[in-house]
Parts: sequence; C-alpha cells; structure tokens
Amino acid sequence: MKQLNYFSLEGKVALVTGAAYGIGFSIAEALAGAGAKIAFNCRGQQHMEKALSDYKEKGIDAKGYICDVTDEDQIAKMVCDIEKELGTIDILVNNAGIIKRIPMLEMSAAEFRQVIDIDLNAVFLMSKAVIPGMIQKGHGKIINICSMMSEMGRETVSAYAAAKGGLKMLTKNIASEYGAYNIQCNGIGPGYIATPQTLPLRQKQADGSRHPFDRFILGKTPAGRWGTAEDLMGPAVFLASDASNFVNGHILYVDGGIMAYIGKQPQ
Ligand code: NAP
Ligand code: GCO
Repeated sequence: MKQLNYFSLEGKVALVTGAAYGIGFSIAEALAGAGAKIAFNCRGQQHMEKALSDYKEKGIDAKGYICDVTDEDQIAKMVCDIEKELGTIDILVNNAGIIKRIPMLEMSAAEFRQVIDIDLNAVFLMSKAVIPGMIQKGHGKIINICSMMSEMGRETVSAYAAAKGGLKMLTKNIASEYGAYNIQCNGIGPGYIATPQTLPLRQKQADGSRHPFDRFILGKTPAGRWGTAEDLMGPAVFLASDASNFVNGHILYVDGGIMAYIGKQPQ
C-alpha cells in the first residue's frame, strides 16, 4: 500500500514570525518535526538568545532573525537573508501579535494604531514580501494566526478584535487574489491558549483562588480546559502541507469547542 506522505514538509522552508516563545515556537517545532527548515524572528537580542537555545534543546536547527514585522525595510532584509541562507520561503506563518486590554473610551489613538499595525498591517507587509517568491516557485502556504476575536467581541479588546477581524478578511483576500498561483492562505483561530499573552487572565488571586476570567473560560469551553500551544501543532502542519492543497481562505478554529457552546449553566 502506498504510504501517505501528504503531511511531509521535507525540503520546505518555513518562516514563523514572533516564534521565540508561545504559539509561534510550538508551530515552528511542529513544522520542523514534519521536515521543514525553520526561520523565525523576534524583536530583541535577549529573546533571540533564549529562543536559539530552546530550539537547540529540541534538536531543531532554526535560524533566527532580529526583525520588527511593522518595518518594511527590516522585512525585506530578513526575507533576502533567508533566501540566501535557507532558500525561497515555501511557508509563511504570520504569528507575531500583541493585545492591549483597555476599555475603548480610555484607549489612545496611538495604542489602537499600534495593535492594528502589528496584528494586521504587518501581515500585509510580510505577505507582500514573500508572495513573489512563492509565485516564482509555483506554490506557497500562508497561515495567519487569527483569533476567536475575528468573529466576536468583548470588553477591552476593541483594537485587537478590529485587527483580527480584518486579518480574517485579509486571509480570504490573499486566497482570492493568489489562489490561481497555487498559493493557499488560511487562518488558524486559536481559542483561549495558555501563553504569556493570556497570563494576566489566568494568574491566581492573592488568596490562591482561580482568576474569575479563568473560571469563566473553563465554564465556556466544552473541553473544560485552556488550550496549549501544542494544540495548534497538528492544525499548523495540516495547513502547511499538501494535505490542504484545496483548502483556501478558510479559518480553522482550534478552540476546544468554545464557539459552538452557549456555556455551562449556573449551578
Ligand atoms: P505571546 O506569547 O505574547 O507571543 C507573541 C510573539 O509575537 C512574541 O514572540 C513577540 O516577540 C512577537 N511580536 C510581537 N510584536 C512583534 C513585532 N512587532 N515584530 C516581531 N515580533 C513581534 O503571544 P501568543 O499567545 O503566543 O500569540 C501568538 C499569536 O496568536 C498572536 O498573533 C496572538 O494574537 C494569537 N492568539 C493568541 C491566543 C492566546 O490565547 N494566547 C489566542 C488567539 C490568537 P518579541 O516580543 O520577543 O519581539
Ligand atoms: C482576551 C484574550 C483573547 C485571546 C484569543 C482568543 O483578552 O480576550 O487575550 O483575545 O488571546 O485571541 O481567541
């Protein structure tokens, strides 16, 4: 019987943005496990050194680049360096992102713009820099890390929800515009995942009890737990591999069922 190798990324070059730790790191680990050569970036030397040693510890020979994804010149240099050092990028994972939890009426225009700049505009810049190489190569995979906030709102995250909602539509538009070049652009919409980004929502109270938001998420999630960055590894390999060659413009929610569930009834 022919062995299935639809999920192999052997010989592929993958760039995962903001992958020094958190979700990006686990996605890079998964892509490396499927055979891809890994490039990643972050903004500071301190995170870079720790990340390089963490990748090494996992047996992954990842190449790290200092690059702010909002800076077009830095992006151009990084993409050019990756091409020289690893080859043309086959897989781009737009993972870098920030959140600011501030009630809208208290949020400054500068704070709002910063979130939009990193979580949405940077994906435009990164994709624009990488798509020409993919067209030349005859194939490409772009995976945008969206959010439940691509569909829903909540108090304090107006900029984040606006950016992630926009990212969902940018994903569909890249799929529409470049599908003819055999480029698939899809999104992953993680649910509530235990990473540094969500630490303030999970930290124990002074009396040792669970944070109210932590309890809220457990009651809202059929799986009854927070997601882990590892939960995103399989979905990322799927969307990066030939297994998803006719999946385009799709957002795959990986949320333990939150978006399907009305929530646990009060006891
Ligand atoms: P995280 O732990 O805060 O990590 C975010 C990463 O993005 C860091 O590595 C950070 O690197 C990088 N980054 C931020 N701004 C950057 C910039 N301008 N240029 C380059 N890198 C930048 O967050 P996470 O939870 O892993 O989230 C990763 C992605 O998943 C984000 O897009 C987030 O919105 C999304 N997401 C997270 C969750 C969740 O529950 N955690 C759920 C849905 C979606 P440095 O600070 O080292 O530069
Ligand atoms: C928040 C959270 C979320 C999650 C995630 C949900 O404050 O509500 O940080 O926005 O991180 O994006 O999918």
